[in-house]
Amino acid sequence: MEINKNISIDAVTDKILHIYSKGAVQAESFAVEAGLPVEGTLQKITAEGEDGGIYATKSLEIRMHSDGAMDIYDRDGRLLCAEYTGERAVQQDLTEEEREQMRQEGHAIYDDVGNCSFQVCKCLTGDEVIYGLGDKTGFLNKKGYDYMMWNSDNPDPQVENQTFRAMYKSIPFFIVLREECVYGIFLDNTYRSYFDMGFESGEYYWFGAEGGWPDYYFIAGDTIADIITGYTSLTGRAPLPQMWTLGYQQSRWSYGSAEEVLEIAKNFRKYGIPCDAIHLDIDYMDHFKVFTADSKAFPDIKKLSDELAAMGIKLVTIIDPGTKLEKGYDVYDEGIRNGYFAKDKDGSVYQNVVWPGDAVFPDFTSKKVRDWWGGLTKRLTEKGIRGIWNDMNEPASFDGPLPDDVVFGGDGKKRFHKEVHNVYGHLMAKATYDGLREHDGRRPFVITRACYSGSQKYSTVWTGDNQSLWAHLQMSIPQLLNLGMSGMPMAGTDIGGFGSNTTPELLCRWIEASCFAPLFRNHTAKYTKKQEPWQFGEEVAAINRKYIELHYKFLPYLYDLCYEQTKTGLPILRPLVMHYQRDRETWECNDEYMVGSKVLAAPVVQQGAAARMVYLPEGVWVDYWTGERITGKRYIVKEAALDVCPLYIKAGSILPAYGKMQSIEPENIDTLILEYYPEKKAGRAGGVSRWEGSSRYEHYQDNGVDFAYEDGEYNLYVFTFHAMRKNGLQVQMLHEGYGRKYKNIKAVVR
Ligand code: MIG
Repeated sequence: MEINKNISIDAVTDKILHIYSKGAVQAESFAVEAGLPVEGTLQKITAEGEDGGIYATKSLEIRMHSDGAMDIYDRDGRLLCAEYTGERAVQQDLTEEEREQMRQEGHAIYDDVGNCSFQVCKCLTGDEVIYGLGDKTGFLNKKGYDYMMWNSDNPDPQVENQTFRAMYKSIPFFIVLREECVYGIFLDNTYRSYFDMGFESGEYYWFGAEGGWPDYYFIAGDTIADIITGYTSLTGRAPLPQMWTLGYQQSRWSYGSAEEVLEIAKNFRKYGIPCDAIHLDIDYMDHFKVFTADSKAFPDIKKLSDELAAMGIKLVTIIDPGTKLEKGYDVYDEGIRNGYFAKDKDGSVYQNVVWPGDAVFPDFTSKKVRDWWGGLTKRLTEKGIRGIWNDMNEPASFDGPLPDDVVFGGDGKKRFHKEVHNVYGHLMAKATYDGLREHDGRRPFVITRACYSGSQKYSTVWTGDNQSLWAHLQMSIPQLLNLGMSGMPMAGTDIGGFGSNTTPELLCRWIEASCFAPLFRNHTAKYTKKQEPWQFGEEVAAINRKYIELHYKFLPYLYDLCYEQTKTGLPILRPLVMHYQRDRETWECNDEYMVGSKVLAAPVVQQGAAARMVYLPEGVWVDYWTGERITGKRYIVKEAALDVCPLYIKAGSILPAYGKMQSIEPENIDTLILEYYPEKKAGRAGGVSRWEGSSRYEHYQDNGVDFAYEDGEYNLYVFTFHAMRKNGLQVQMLHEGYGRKYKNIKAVVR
């Protein structure tokens, strides 16, 4: 609905407003791909001057001022979000001379103050916290910091430092939480954009971009969960993964030969440590030519993947976008012949330098190119490769950044680099996903480093080059939680840390802190110490085994959360505030997280610590290790020796579990165990504790591999368990469509 000459507003639903300027109408969204329903109704209620007036949906009221500013209220008259129209507090910038001096002494300074073609400025009230914004470093609460969305390959240590405001991913979505309300804003703009969340001034926050139009969504709801569900109703949700992809994965830059890879695999089995995948980093290629393999080090990838498969281990390969410029290399030749690469402004093929040396960049904005690239994945799947890891797709380049005016011709729709930079990784992941889906038929396993809003439909993500630093372990928690709140649930960090050398203690604490991560991979860089679980002696190996086994034990819980996520968009790993929003104490809890709604993890992330403070929200919590029942809404001190990751189960929960395994083979899983964690002891009889209470749990099961579930081939169980009854477990089927059922379903009281 056109509000005035500048602004239109559509009610996507009664709680989601699409606010955009006229120019945005022609722009095609890379994130909102399914087409927008306009299901809500927006009505003008009163007129107020020429441009102003009050508009309303069933849930929201928009008061337009005549200058175009708008304030959004709920229908109870509560002000949710007011436009800021006062003076801006822009700080005096440095002179060019001062900048030069700073640079000479090696200081990083902001050169990128942002030349925005528009800025939207909203009021802060003072009592809010702000979440989201994808993979940005620092804390859960983004208020007071400013960020840039410009996918960047910057491996320097990154903590809450303002200097590193841009990271690998651009997810221009955030959630504002106040005592009395919560809302989200998604700026669907792919240009270099800025999110100043109260850095410039505590009075307001602003966002803007260097190109395109104001085009954003205002998402209202009662809870953070509502906002995430709303956001993912626009940008999509992660599809169900192949079950094995939730398993432990081992990587290193790089395992240098087929023998070395086999050796690694055998060691996992020798040490009895579960493992589902080994990754081949760039050195497996022939001179870094994508879709090739080095004939000396990896003479027969098919044979290697078969040998690994016999041990239950899958092979995943890295694929970068930068394609080696070399006549006679068929991928290059084919791309040149068909005009598949991005062009310089003079019309020649644009080149830069990446791992293969001189390289060219596929134009993934073109469907033809995406189909071609997707087809190339066949070369890998035919050799038994089971997943593709996309790196360097910001795109990164060694010989300076790609200029803003590099041309991406699309399929006849010409765009410049400055417009598509932030979706380059997204489109590469989409090409890879679509190719795998078409040529392999199994649920594609893609990992990408760069992405944009909506990439969750195609790919998992890892957080890129962290370092083996305690600060980075600490940061991994809010980083994964904010990714989850930004619609990107299938995420993980490099366990043990990528850059620099890990220590035995750090590796132990990292595997503990990651033990429920949906992407569960240990990875490290060239020239760093070996970092596989057994490299530091038996104690460290045992701690790795313990937490990797724990991860596998609760695999059915993780898989159920993946299923739930497909329906609601809610992440697997959640900040405490998602379930205890009314409890102010949870709002900035950076070192604990929930796994779904039933498990609370409070990993030790301080060097040398043998105990930590844990905040338990309201209710009764069961210490997973000791069985102790603890009443929450308070802090406790938990002793946590090196092999203890404090874990608490919400009393009254049922958790589904599998028996021990070395790798995930859904077709061999016959037993499901339901662990019931009651709140109360009913008494003792014959020296045995008797527990009371009952609980209900919904469980999803399918073949864990392909898309047959889309045709109804899945089972949905409802388990009800009464602790006091003999044979207290009842099993009901809500949906019965998958033939292989469990042979045993057992309930145990914990
Ligand atoms: O310029 O492929 O983030 O995981 O091991 C470094 C080599 C390129 C960066 C990735 C990292 C990977 C490495 N890559």
